[in-house]
Amino acid sequence: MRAVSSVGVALAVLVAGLFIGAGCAAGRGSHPAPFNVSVADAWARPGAAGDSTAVYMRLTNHGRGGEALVGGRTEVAQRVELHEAVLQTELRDGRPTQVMRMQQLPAVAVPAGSEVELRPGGLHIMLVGLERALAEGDSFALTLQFQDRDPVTVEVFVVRPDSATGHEGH
Ligand SMILES: [Cu+2]
Repeated sequence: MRAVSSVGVALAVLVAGLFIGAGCAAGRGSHPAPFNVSVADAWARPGAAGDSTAVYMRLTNHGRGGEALVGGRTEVAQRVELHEAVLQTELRDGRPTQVMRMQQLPAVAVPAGSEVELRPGGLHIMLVGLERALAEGDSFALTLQFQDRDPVTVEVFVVRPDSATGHEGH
Protein backbone atom coordinates (compact mmCIF):
# COMPACT_ATOMS: atom_id res chain seq x y z
CA MET A 1 0.00 0.00 0.00
CA ARG A 2 2.90 2.35 0.72
CA ALA A 3 4.21 1.89 -2.81
CA VAL A 4 0.80 2.69 -4.32
CA SER A 5 0.38 5.88 -2.32
CA SER A 6 3.83 7.17 -3.30
CA VAL A 7 2.96 6.57 -6.95
CA GLY A 8 -0.22 8.55 -6.27
CA VAL A 9 1.83 11.47 -4.91
CA ALA A 10 4.20 11.34 -7.85
CA LEU A 11 1.23 11.36 -10.23
CA ALA A 12 -0.33 14.32 -8.39
CA VAL A 13 2.95 16.27 -8.74
CA LEU A 14 3.14 15.39 -12.43
CA VAL A 15 -0.45 16.55 -13.01
CA ALA A 16 0.24 19.83 -11.19
CA GLY A 17 3.31 20.29 -13.39
CA LEU A 18 1.23 19.78 -16.52
CA PHE A 19 -1.29 22.37 -15.39
CA ILE A 20 1.47 24.91 -14.77
CA GLY A 21 2.90 24.14 -18.19
CA ALA A 22 -0.50 24.53 -19.83
CA GLY A 23 -1.02 27.79 -17.97
CA CYS A 24 2.23 29.22 -19.32
CA ALA A 25 1.45 28.16 -22.87
CA ALA A 26 -2.04 29.65 -22.67
CA GLY A 27 -0.55 32.85 -21.27
CA ARG A 28 1.86 33.17 -24.17
CA GLY A 29 -0.84 32.30 -26.67
CA SER A 30 -3.17 35.05 -25.49
CA HIS A 31 -0.47 37.70 -25.99
CA PRO A 32 -0.16 38.63 -29.68
CA ALA A 33 3.20 38.70 -31.41
CA PRO A 34 4.92 42.11 -31.29
CA PHE A 35 3.41 44.70 -33.62
CA ASN A 36 5.63 45.06 -36.65
CA VAL A 37 3.83 46.98 -39.40
CA SER A 38 5.75 49.74 -41.17
CA VAL A 39 4.02 52.68 -42.84
CA ALA A 40 5.74 54.29 -45.84
CA ASP A 41 5.03 57.04 -48.36
CA ALA A 42 1.94 58.45 -46.63
CA TRP A 43 0.44 61.23 -48.74
CA ALA A 44 -2.88 63.00 -49.14
CA ARG A 45 -4.57 64.89 -51.93
CA PRO A 46 -5.08 68.62 -51.39
CA GLY A 47 -8.60 69.55 -50.24
CA ALA A 48 -10.69 72.58 -49.31
CA ALA A 49 -12.04 73.15 -45.80
CA GLY A 50 -15.34 71.26 -45.40
CA ASP A 51 -14.54 68.86 -48.25
CA SER A 52 -13.20 65.33 -48.04
CA THR A 53 -9.90 63.99 -49.28
CA ALA A 54 -8.05 60.70 -49.58
CA VAL A 55 -4.85 59.47 -47.93
CA TYR A 56 -2.61 56.80 -49.45
CA MET A 57 0.29 54.82 -48.01
CA ARG A 58 2.06 51.49 -48.07
CA LEU A 59 1.62 49.13 -45.11
CA THR A 60 4.11 46.30 -44.69
CA ASN A 61 3.60 43.61 -42.07
CA HIS A 62 7.02 42.27 -41.04
CA GLY A 63 5.44 40.39 -38.13
CA ARG A 64 4.33 36.81 -37.71
CA GLY A 65 0.65 37.55 -37.10
CA GLY A 66 -2.03 39.15 -39.22
CA GLU A 67 -2.96 42.76 -38.46
CA ALA A 68 -5.97 44.85 -39.42
CA LEU A 69 -6.29 48.60 -39.86
CA VAL A 70 -9.67 49.44 -38.35
CA GLY A 71 -9.74 53.25 -38.30
CA GLY A 72 -7.96 56.42 -37.36
CA ARG A 73 -8.22 60.02 -36.30
CA THR A 74 -6.65 63.35 -37.14
CA GLU A 75 -7.06 66.95 -36.07
CA VAL A 76 -7.54 68.04 -39.68
CA ALA A 77 -10.80 66.13 -40.29
CA GLN A 78 -14.02 65.30 -38.49
CA ARG A 79 -13.96 61.63 -39.46
CA VAL A 80 -11.50 59.07 -40.74
CA GLU A 81 -12.98 56.24 -42.81
CA LEU A 82 -11.57 53.25 -44.67
CA HIS A 83 -12.69 53.16 -48.30
CA GLU A 84 -12.24 51.17 -51.43
CA ALA A 85 -12.77 52.61 -54.89
CA VAL A 86 -14.50 50.15 -57.17
CA LEU A 87 -15.01 50.53 -60.91
CA GLN A 88 -18.63 49.72 -61.70
CA THR A 89 -20.54 49.58 -64.93
CA GLU A 90 -23.76 51.56 -64.79
CA LEU A 91 -26.32 52.53 -67.37
CA ARG A 92 -26.14 56.22 -68.25
CA ASP A 93 -28.77 57.27 -70.77
CA GLY A 94 -29.11 53.62 -71.70
CA ARG A 95 -25.39 53.20 -72.32
CA PRO A 96 -23.12 51.09 -70.11
CA THR A 97 -20.63 53.52 -68.55
CA GLN A 98 -17.76 52.83 -66.18
CA VAL A 99 -18.11 54.78 -62.95
CA MET A 100 -15.76 54.89 -59.95
CA ARG A 101 -17.69 54.33 -56.72
CA MET A 102 -16.42 54.28 -53.15
CA GLN A 103 -17.52 51.88 -50.49
CA GLN A 104 -16.71 52.06 -46.80
CA LEU A 105 -14.87 49.10 -45.27
CA PRO A 106 -14.89 48.05 -41.59
CA ALA A 107 -11.21 47.05 -41.78
CA VAL A 108 -8.22 46.66 -44.09
CA ALA A 109 -6.43 43.36 -43.47
CA VAL A 110 -2.63 43.34 -43.52
CA PRO A 111 -1.70 39.63 -43.45
CA ALA A 112 1.64 38.50 -42.00
CA GLY A 113 4.49 39.05 -44.43
CA SER A 114 2.37 41.06 -46.84
CA GLU A 115 2.47 44.56 -48.29
CA VAL A 116 -0.82 46.39 -48.75
CA GLU A 117 -0.83 49.49 -50.90
CA LEU A 118 -3.42 52.20 -50.40
CA ARG A 119 -3.41 53.97 -53.75
CA PRO A 120 -5.58 55.98 -56.14
CA GLY A 121 -8.27 53.78 -57.65
CA GLY A 122 -8.11 51.24 -54.80
CA LEU A 123 -7.97 51.14 -51.03
CA HIS A 124 -7.62 54.50 -49.30
CA ILE A 125 -8.22 56.33 -46.07
CA MET A 126 -10.91 59.00 -46.41
CA LEU A 127 -10.73 62.18 -44.38
CA VAL A 128 -14.33 63.34 -44.15
CA GLY A 129 -15.11 66.97 -43.31
CA LEU A 130 -11.76 68.77 -43.45
CA GLU A 131 -11.36 71.22 -40.57
CA ARG A 132 -8.99 73.31 -42.68
CA ALA A 133 -7.72 73.42 -46.22
CA LEU A 134 -4.91 71.04 -47.09
CA ALA A 135 -2.57 72.60 -49.62
CA GLU A 136 0.34 71.06 -51.49
CA GLY A 137 3.42 71.16 -49.26
CA ASP A 138 1.44 70.88 -45.99
CA SER A 139 1.84 67.95 -43.67
CA PHE A 140 -0.27 66.70 -40.78
CA ALA A 141 -0.38 63.93 -38.20
CA LEU A 142 -2.69 60.95 -38.77
CA THR A 143 -3.21 58.39 -36.02
CA LEU A 144 -3.90 54.88 -37.29
CA GLN A 145 -5.74 52.32 -35.21
CA PHE A 146 -4.91 48.68 -35.77
CA GLN A 147 -7.10 46.05 -34.12
CA ASP A 148 -6.04 45.26 -30.53
CA ARG A 149 -2.93 47.48 -30.90
CA ASP A 150 -1.77 50.80 -29.54
CA PRO A 151 -2.43 53.68 -31.95
CA VAL A 152 0.32 54.58 -34.41
CA THR A 153 0.79 58.20 -35.53
CA VAL A 154 2.33 58.95 -38.91
CA GLU A 155 3.08 62.16 -40.80
CA VAL A 156 1.14 62.62 -44.03
CA PHE A 157 2.38 64.96 -46.78
CA VAL A 158 -0.05 66.80 -49.01
CA VAL A 159 0.87 66.21 -52.65
CA ARG A 160 -0.92 66.79 -55.93
CA PRO A 161 -1.68 63.37 -57.48
CA ASP A 162 0.00 64.27 -60.78
CA SER A 163 3.30 64.98 -59.09
CA ALA A 164 3.03 61.97 -56.75
CA THR A 165 2.22 59.08 -59.04
CA GLY A 166 0.84 60.26 -62.33
CA HIS A 167 -2.29 58.23 -61.58
CA GLU A 168 -5.67 59.60 -62.43
CA GLY A 169 -8.95 59.20 -60.62
CA HIS A 170 -9.92 58.88 -56.99
CU1 LIG B 1 -13.10 57.49 -50.38
